[in-house]
Amino acid sequence: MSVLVKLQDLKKKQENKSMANIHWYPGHIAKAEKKLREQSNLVDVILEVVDARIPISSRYDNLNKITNQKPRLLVLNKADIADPLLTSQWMDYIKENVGIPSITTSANVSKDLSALIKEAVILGKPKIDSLITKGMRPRAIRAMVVGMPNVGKSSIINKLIRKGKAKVGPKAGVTRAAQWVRINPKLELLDTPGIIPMRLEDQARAGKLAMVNSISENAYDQIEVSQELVELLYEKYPEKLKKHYKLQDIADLPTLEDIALSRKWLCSGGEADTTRCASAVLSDFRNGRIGKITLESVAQVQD
Ligand SMILES: Nc1nc2c(ncn2[C@@H]2O[C@H](COP(=O)(O)OP(=O)(O)OP(=O)(O)O)[C@@H](O)[C@H]2O)c(=O)[nH]1
Ligand SMILES: [Mg+2]
Repeated sequence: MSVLVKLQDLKKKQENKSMANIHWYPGHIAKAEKKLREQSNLVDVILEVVDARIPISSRYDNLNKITNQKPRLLVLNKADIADPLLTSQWMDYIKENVGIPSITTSANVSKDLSALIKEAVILGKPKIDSLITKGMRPRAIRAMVVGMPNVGKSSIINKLIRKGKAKVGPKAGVTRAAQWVRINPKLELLDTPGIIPMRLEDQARAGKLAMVNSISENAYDQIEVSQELVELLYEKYPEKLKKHYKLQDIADLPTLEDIALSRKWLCSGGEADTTRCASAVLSDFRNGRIGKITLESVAQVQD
């Protein structure tokens, strides 16, 4: 996949710059994972946020290990711009096969995250009960939000915090940077999200992660990723693609040129402006303008 070649190029460039930097990437991953491990040690419950449009690619295989098998809630965010039918199939699949509870959220439209709060309290209760059994004083359950870049972690935290009343200052004895926010008397939230480190060598996912904007834009070629997105949309949602870009007259897979010409995105010489088109198509998809779309289906994992 072309985006991946680009990512490899980037890594090579980085390595060529300085021999001392040759292990920059594994080092970066190790550091990020260490931080995540430290943060997760502070909490009882992990709220794992994924993008509902790519529930496979936006998960992180190693999370269970990194978070020391803490109870987890899988949060499929951006449900408002995902395909509702596929989201419901994913929820059924997760319930039957993944073995951890899950909910859907639309953090930037819905004000109500009470279902998430309720689930977090259920997941954290055994820990508090065990404190009581040991004769210790009960305390509020502590949770944190974890996920890949851009899946909506901050949006969820902001929504949760707005629901809460009082900010709780830094606690003695824990990392100085850790700020706790009281969501309700039973639940506190670590107000910084844990960002899951990106493994660039995990190549099969990189293209889709680029499409949903989880990878920095200077790490890939927008035209290539955009064309790949058009191919995926043509395969999965041909009518939505054709309708949005008025491509009814195009019989085969549309090119970026076809879309640019249809939308009259032209360079000064009159030819199709594919650069502008690539960025517009990515932006349209990312913002749900082409429609409610999910790029991964349950059938993919059942094959
Ligand atoms: N449509 C839609 N957009 C969302 C949702 N949640 C977040 N967004 C948007 O997605 C983008 C990323 O959201 P953030 O909350 O910043 O994501 P993040 O996971 O904190 O990202 P990083 O801090 O970069 O790791 C923003 O433009 C949000 O407005 C959602 O449920 N639906
Ligand atoms: Mg954030």
